[in-house]
Amino acid sequence: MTERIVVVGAALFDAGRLLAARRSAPPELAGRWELPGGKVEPGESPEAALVRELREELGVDAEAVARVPGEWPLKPPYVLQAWTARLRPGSADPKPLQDHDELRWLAPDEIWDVDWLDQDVAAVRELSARPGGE
Ligand code: 9L3
Ligand code: MG
Repeated sequence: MTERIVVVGAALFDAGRLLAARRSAPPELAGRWELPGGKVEPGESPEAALVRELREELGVDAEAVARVPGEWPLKPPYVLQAWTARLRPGSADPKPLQDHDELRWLAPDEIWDVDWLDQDVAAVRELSARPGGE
């Protein structure tokens, strides 16, 4: 049987705001918002996958900060884990380079203004239960 495969989602914070990314693909997910990220590759740590995915998808130089407690099932064999993350000094600003067509920095009172993917709702809820969120 295939092991479960972890998909990492990055709760990227900057100046107290959370980055949300609107998916442009695949069609069934297009228009919904997510914590950007993707699949951990064989032999790769989740933190390294997060840094790689944010570089590929957003063109930023980021680092993982802390694991958000919990794990949420996606389409088998995938499960979603989330990490808080921040931009490293000198990083470019995020741009939607692939898989996204819009980005938003959400202030704490705007967290629920976007239509998050179902599994991301659970992750964001966990995140917003933590004071400071970062
Ligand atoms: N997924 C859900 N929430 C997220 C991420 C990054 C991914 N925050 C789901 C969407 C896809 C699968 O995981 O079905 C793999 O993600 P990707 O590699 O297409 O980003
Ligand atoms: Mg992705």
